[in-house]
Amino acid sequence: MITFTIPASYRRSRSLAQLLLLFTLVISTNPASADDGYRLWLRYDIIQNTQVRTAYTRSFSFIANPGTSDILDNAARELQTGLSAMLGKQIPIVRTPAKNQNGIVLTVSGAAASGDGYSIQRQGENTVVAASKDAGVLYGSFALLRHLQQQLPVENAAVQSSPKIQLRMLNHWDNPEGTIERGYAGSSLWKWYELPETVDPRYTDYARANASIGINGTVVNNVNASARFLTAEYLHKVAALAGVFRRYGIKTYLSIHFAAPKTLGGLKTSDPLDPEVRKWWTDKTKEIYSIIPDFGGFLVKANSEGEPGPQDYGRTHADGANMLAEALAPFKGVVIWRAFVYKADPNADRFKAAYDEFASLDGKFAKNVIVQVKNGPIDFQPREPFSPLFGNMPGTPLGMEFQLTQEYLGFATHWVYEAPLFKECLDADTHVKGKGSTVARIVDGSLHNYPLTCIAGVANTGSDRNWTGHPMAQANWYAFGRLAWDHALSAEAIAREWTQLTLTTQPKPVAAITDIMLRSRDIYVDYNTPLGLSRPWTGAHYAPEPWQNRSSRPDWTAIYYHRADSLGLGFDRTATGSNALEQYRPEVSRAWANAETCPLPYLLWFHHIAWTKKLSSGRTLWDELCHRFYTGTDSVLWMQKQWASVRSSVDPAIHADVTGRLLKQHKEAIWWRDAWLLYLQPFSKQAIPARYPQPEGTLEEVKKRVKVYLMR
Ligand code: BDP
Repeated sequence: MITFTIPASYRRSRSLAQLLLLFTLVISTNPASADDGYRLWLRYDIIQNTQVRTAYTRSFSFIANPGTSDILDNAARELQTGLSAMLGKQIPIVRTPAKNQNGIVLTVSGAAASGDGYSIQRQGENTVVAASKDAGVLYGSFALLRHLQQQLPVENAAVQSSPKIQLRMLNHWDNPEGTIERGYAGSSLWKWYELPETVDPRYTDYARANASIGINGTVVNNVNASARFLTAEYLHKVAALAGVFRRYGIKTYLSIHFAAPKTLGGLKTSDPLDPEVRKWWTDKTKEIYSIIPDFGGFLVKANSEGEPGPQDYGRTHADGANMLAEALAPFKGVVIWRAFVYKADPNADRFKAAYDEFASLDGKFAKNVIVQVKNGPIDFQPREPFSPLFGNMPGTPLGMEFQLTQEYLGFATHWVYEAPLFKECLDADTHVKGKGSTVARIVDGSLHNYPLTCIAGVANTGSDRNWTGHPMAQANWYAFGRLAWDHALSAEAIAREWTQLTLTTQPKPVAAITDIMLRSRDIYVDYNTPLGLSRPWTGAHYAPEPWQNRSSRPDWTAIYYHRADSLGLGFDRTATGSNALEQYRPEVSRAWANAETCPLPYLLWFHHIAWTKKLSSGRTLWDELCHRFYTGTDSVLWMQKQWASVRSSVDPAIHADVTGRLLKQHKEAIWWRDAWLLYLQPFSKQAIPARYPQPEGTLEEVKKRVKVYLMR
């Protein structure tokens, strides 16, 4: 396997840069060589098309970097690495543009673009990348490289672009001992035991990848946070990471343990209104900034799933958040307070919990607090309606939390491109200020004039050589960053772009792969949780267990969610049930409250439907379920076929890897299909239509298999 990481110190040396170039030339001209996926979408393979290569060679004979910051140096170096590799010729970095030659000129100037934005312009024969901040020049440089990697004409490179959201972050759910909560790509990237003395060069490649898609913040530890991260020992480790990230315009944040004043500080309480507790946080925050001067702030999971919080002392979420906000304000740090809460109330509907706890607190949070809301009201399900909190807190900046790691989307085995899921939520219309009040316009601050805006993706990265376990899951990281920058981009455009950068530039295979990506999420939903079923019960979050009915709390069972009985299936959230629908505007709830007009993908989210009820598709509920489970499963065979058709255009190692995962995916789709249908059949009292192959085994056999799967 070919290794690409060369320590940063060596990368600067000319001889090694040349070696790297040679290396790149050798492997990229040899189609049989194996690609381990490490380079992500920053492959910079040599351009085979000689016409394009000649045109680029004529246009880019130098990179002028007049700046003196680490960020600008990294921008210039990235252009140099990328161009030299793509052109097969070392491109020099110079201080001032060479006369009578064409090149790239990096410029920082106030008027260039707003915020983190950039412009790329053709001035004479030069290509000028300009921004008002150094980070903007870095983003512009990556944008230019993206353009060239797609082999588009230099003349068309001109663009002006600014991000719509200010804080574009990854949330890592990484633990101090190196495990990752819900991580499926190896262990943590952060080698806590080696830090701060040893700084793995991979941290630089992580930062490069993020900067290339505009991500400018990272929370390095789990929201179920260990107080250990607030010790001086760990703060110095975090500072070493921050030292790498800052050179790519990325700020570092920490998840905090709300009870740290007690557990770490030895105080008697962690009550946010207690003066000693407040002083503890103020002192701790000062200490953090003395070690990490540009520290971003705190992410907080409080009074959620057993984590401590202000409610332990009869205080509100706002009391807790504002205490931390006060400590951070002098340093311009922010508090990102999560709205993922639900109580163990047997009569409550978990769907309503976040709204019930947070909506009444609107306007009560300090200026530097963002409330971070998961896209749906429950928990990162394969398909959920948007959270009703969006639109209902006009006086409090709401941030978006998406999950890139595929906790409910088949881990690193199933191929699910998530951009359609992100878009479905971002494009949803809340109607709070009339038609067009989309979730995206709430998150980007334009609808309610939020002073702070934030979007976060729960990271899917780990120590696996290819970063994300499933090679195609890299696209979810990529798509998140691109949408965080510009939520108006389409899922299709991003899929095409990612494929061209990562897999192949040949038009036919690009179209075939894009097609798989765009359909993959619906296919997964069909064999996993069709028609608005959900499955956030405890356990593996992987194996099917619709029969699971025992737990310490009702909302940690499967039957709580699907409510299958002899009459029908689904959770009645209309006025005759939990009435969760009243949390939405009438324009939204009206369409969903009527079982006749409710879109089929959301049907069982809101209705308990009789087994024999005829749906808008013309099939009965039972028939529609069978139809979805079987077509979803069969569609994985279609994915396999499509993927097989691109074999000659994709790196053989990556192709083989994905082929194997697709074989497993099909087996597991059958597993899901059979488990659900065998379990639901006795309730429906109907047979699986004879036109379908009958389940492979009995319900008892499937249950046994799941039991074995869940064994420790
Ligand atoms: C759930 C995960 C759990 C997380 C929790 C959260 O199963 O591991 O801690 O979300 O977001 O989806 O806090």
